[in-house]
Amino acid sequence: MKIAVYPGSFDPITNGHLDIIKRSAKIFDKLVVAVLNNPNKKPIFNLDERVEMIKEATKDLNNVKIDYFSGLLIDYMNNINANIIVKGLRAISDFEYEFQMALMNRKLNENIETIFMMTNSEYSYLSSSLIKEVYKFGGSIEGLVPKIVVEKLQEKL
Ligand code: COD
Repeated sequence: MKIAVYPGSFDPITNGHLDIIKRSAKIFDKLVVAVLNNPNKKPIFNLDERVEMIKEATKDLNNVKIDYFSGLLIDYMNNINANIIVKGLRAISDFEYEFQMALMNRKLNENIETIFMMTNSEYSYLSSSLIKEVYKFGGSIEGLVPKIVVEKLQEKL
């Protein structure tokens, strides 16, 4: 069984993330979306909220599971017996950081492979931080995030 892990902060999930999830779910037997619980970062949505929003947005995808992790990604992957990481690439700036992480993860565990998926051109400019900024200043985020995220942002801000 090919289990892939799509890790991220997902603060909050955007349609760019969702697109990567849907496309990778077609390739792998099981896709685990793994939300990073990093106590040093101050996310706008806490871990439970981020997990819940992803669950709602992916509820129709049968082979997608949502989980969370702390610490090193490769340790989490060992625990769930997975060795494929899925990452999304939007631009050259993503590539540099992702390339470094992919090499470090493989250095830490030589069985780990990182698979990169090109962004959908429709969502190539999307990031969680831009969504939060646009929403905060009253801009429309319609069509850019799942409906549940719009609702949760309304409650939050
Ligand atoms: N289109 C396509 N892909 C996208 C889009 C978009 N519009 N937006 C984001 N993505 C991709 C990102 O490139 C990334 O691959 C993924 O979606 C998640 O994005 P974010 O922003 O939610 O998450 P990040 O980049 O903050 O996640 C970083 C990790 C949590 C994966 C990383 O920090 C990590 O693995 N941390 C654990 C500690 C660890 O193991 N560190 C050592 C790593 S070498």
